[in-house]
Amino acid sequence: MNAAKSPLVDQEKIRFYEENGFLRLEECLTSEDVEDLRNLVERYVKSGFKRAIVQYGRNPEYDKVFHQVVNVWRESEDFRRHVFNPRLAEAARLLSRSRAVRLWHDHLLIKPPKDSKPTTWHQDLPYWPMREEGALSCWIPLQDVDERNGTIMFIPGSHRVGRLPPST
Ligand SMILES: O=C(O)CCC(=O)C(=O)O
Repeated sequence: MNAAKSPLVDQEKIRFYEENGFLRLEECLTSEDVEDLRNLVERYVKSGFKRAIVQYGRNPEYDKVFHQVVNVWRESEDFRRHVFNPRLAEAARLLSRSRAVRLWHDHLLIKPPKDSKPTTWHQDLPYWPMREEGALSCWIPLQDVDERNGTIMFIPGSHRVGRLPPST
């Protein structure tokens, strides 16, 4: 697909992304997709994860930042359909100016209620066993977010400072 003709990511968005290191993109998912994802996540949280990798319960202090679950696409075909959404893949491919993209993992980051702690500033790449400079994350909030309840924030241009050590 030609980026200039894409309804998802045009040249202006690619330029913004390359300049700033992030991009707000609302066109990939419908509100029904987000609602469906939220319902699926709520169902897994209540019934327990069976095939995904659960990464909490070992460090009570860190668990206040997140309960983390990885590769949730293994839980069900319904969840897999969202993670492998062709529109997300196409947006990632265009933004990274790549021929194709591969999924490293999906990653649920669940802020526990009441006593949760903020996420510290960090880069994602130092946590991943890869060297790909074009690698990117797609952050999908499953509820309305703003500065008070923890929306994601970026430091524009900080992707150009190079790879920093992990923050935790
Ligand atoms: O949601 C957050 O607080 C941080 C998200 C994050 O670190 C990530 O998506 O890599």
